[in-house]
Amino acid sequence: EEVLTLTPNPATRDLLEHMADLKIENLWDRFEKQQPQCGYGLRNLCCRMCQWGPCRITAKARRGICGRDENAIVMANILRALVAGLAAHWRHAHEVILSIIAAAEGRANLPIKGETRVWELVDKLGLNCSRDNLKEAALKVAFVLLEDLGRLTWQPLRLLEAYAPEDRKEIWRRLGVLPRSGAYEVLEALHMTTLGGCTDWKEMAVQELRSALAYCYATLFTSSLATEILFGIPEPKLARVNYGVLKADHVNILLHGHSPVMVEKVLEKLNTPEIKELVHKVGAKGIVVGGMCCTGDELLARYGIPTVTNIMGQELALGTGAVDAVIVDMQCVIPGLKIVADCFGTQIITTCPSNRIPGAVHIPFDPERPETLDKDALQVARLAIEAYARRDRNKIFIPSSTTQALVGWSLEAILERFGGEDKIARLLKEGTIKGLATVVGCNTPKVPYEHSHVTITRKLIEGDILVTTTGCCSHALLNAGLCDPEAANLAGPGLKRVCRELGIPPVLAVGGCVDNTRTLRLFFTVAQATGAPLAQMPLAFVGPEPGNEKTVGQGVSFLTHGISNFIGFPGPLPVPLPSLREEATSIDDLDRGSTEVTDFFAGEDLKELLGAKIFTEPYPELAAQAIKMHIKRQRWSLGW
Ligand code: BF8
Repeated sequence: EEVLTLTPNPATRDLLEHMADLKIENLWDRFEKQQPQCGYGLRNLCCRMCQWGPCRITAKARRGICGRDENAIVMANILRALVAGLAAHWRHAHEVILSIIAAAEGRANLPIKGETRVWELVDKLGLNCSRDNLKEAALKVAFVLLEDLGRLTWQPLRLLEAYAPEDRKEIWRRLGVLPRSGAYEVLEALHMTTLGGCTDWKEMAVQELRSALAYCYATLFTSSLATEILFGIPEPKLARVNYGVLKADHVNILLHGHSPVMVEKVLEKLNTPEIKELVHKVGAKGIVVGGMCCTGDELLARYGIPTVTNIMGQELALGTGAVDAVIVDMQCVIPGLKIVADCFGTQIITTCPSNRIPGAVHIPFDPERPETLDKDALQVARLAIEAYARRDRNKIFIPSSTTQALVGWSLEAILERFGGEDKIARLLKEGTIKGLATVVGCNTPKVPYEHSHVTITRKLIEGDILVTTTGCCSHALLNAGLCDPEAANLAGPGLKRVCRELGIPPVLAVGGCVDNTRTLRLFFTVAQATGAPLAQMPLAFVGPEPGNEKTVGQGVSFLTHGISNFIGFPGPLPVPLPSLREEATSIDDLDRGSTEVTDFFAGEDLKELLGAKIFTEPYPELAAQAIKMHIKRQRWSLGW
């Protein structure tokens, strides 16, 4: 019920009702069937790290069978979630880096369009390269990125050394949280948390911070920069988004997942005379390509290819009955997608060996065997077009909503449009813009779909806070029209004036989740221009609808840089459940999960170490208020 009344996109409501009429189950139906969910699991108080358990902490049993207490259980659960997310980004980075190597060695028919990024990395990494050989330089850079993914002996991460602010490095060195590599920290975290391993939650918290730095510099930075090396740095462009971009008389193809390498090739093939002829042959008027999740964000930023929706809208997109094929690569492709696809005869094509779906056609991309890439991409394109002929035209319902957006906000594009970081610094200091916040992350069926993302962001821009966004949140904000320059009207007086002068929206969609590094680099650059330390700047990381394990590392990455987190429900930290809020003073400590771990991350201890902490607030209006107060406090502390 709440989804229907509170979700901001009218197309969502229409599609939920359409699917209900057709009696097609979706994730909200399955969510209902899962109620009530396990209270121990919800508080992270369940331990499943050996075969003696599962154990849970109750008033009667204050320890697991092995003797682990609640703090050790909660902290181990959070650490395992973070490194699971790290592994996902690691796999993404690995594919893109190996693709650069294949391109540079001439084994793959792939471009190296991001020449500026190659030379920037050559300089920052201090590599010795001749300036007239781009491929050789790209190859050298790729091998350094690869080392950061997998080094097993002690040496600082090269990308961390190259990009992190000096004052932060000093703090991390003092805390002993500098990582070896992405792979090493995943293995060490799993090792620490296995039966009979580390039971000192504070040491696991140290590993959490270390793993977050590996996550940030060895996988996020590498994925984002490596993709820019291959396909170029995005520039601003106008686009139309939302379910209404689909067309009943066109072949509708959705591209979904995270790594855009195979997808770029498929796009190339969709433009060939052979495929155009096939489109004509199957009786379609043309092709509509739409994006979902982070692959969608990437293609929107780079080419203005329309995005349709995010992780929780993927079944709804197929519920239009107008989608002929979904080409998926890795991560955030839920099994429910195939269930709905089977109701409409939609062709699902998987392209990553890690992400198989029973019953789907599998045409894998392997960057170490790239010789067949062109042939395979053509085959994927062909299958997608042929699916049009099988579409059941009686079940089609395409909501009419489309929204305009100005997208493609790479770091370079933002700085150029503002006229440099000094200009942003001046606007912040004089208070025309009060602060910068990044509102990002997944969706969760535990709260009304996209309601928190949109509500918080509206309140922040009203309060003259400029917002950047990525991932599934960006789809919510794009579809709500907040990335349209016209949304300047919804901003407070200062931000509105800036948006009008520069022709920008108050919410800048910077790309997929790995492109949170664009926001981080923006924060670094602007902080440096103001002369203030990062931890004192009016900045915030906001993750209102956490879902995937990958989000844990996103938040902690910003935290390690002194940027406080504002997380919705259910965040990784056990807190009083919203339904118990009124009774929060009377519930005993166990209802909060681990008080020591919660108090550490959400309290003054972490603030003292890193200059930032985690706030958890499930109610979006209150969360927006808390963020604005935080920004105000930061400004006061700087005398701004
Ligand atoms: O990496 S926001 S549901 S799509 S994890 Fe996944 Fe979450 Fe969406 Fe992209 Ni990010």
